Amino acid sequence: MSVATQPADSKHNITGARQAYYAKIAKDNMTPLWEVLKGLVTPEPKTAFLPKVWKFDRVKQLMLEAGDVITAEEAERRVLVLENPGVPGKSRVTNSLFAGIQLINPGEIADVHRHVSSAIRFVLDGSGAYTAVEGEKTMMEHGDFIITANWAPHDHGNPGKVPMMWLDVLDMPTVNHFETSFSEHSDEKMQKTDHEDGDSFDRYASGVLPDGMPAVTNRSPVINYPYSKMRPILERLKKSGDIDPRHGARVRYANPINGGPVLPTMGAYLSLFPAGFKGEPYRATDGTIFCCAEGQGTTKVGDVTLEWGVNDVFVIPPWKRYSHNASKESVLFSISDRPAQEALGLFREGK
Ligand code: GTQ
Repeated sequence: MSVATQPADSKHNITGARQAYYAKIAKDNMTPLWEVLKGLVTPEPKTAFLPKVWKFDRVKQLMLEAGDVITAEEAERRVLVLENPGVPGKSRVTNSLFAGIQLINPGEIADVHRHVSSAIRFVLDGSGAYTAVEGEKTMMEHGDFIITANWAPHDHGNPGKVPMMWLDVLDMPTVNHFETSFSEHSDEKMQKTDHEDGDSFDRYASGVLPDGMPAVTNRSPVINYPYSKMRPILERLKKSGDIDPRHGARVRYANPINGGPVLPTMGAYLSLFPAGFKGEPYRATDGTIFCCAEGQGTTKVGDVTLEWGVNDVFVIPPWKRYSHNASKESVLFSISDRPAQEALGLFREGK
């Protein structure tokens, strides 16, 4: 008699027979889909990741202590990883993205390397330090958004007088998901930079393009989107009332060649909330990292309320409904894997 046609009162026989069968097929590296199907094909996104805010006062204190225990040179990159509390030990803030805070003290450098993972920097605290990418040495100022694309050689240094800290977001978990990581360390401490600071912005994002330039479309050629250039645009949107009820007056960092995202794996926005802004609820399939550049407010996600102020970083997991409130006029930077989801036809958003 087959297992399926046994009488109902022999349920434990069926269970036992099934277990024996599963044990048998496991030796052939096979397993029954029907035992795992519901967990694989869920009716809605399921996530173990949690919302969480990292307050900059505490982050800064701990970062400065990191400066006492290790040099930038010893560490290669002196970064404290922002670990999602729902998924500790995996060096990730969302399932697809890594986030960390990097510190470079006066006189230090973080020497030249390159990797398949793309990185972005959002500058928090300090001044006088630089990131050199693809021949441009760009000075870092609060609120600047800097990209280091896939395989671009990069190094950082601080010839200034004060410690410099910034938020790093990299797509390492995505690269490692595909098992496509390569990296190289250069013998050079600093790369040669023959392009002036601001060169890539002026050259590619001024309404003209160098004639005959090959149009690279899957990443932006701009190295630094300076806050001093972005902030007045938000002011214009606010003044003309172009304020989204969920996202505020928001710009998307774009590849000036084709309007696409800055990187194929990560996309970023800058939003202004007028004082007293009470955002409508929103959710989307991209887990999102936010960083406050100015102001103060709260973001409600489910029954959790995250309170944020300048330089605080917070994360909202995928498909969790959230809404922003600003007590003062505020500016939030945000970044997610949305371009990757869109390219794969996975992205969804709603109320
Ligand atoms: O600045 O090159 O946070 O390679 C992690 C890996 C920063 C960097 C990180 C890196 C970097």
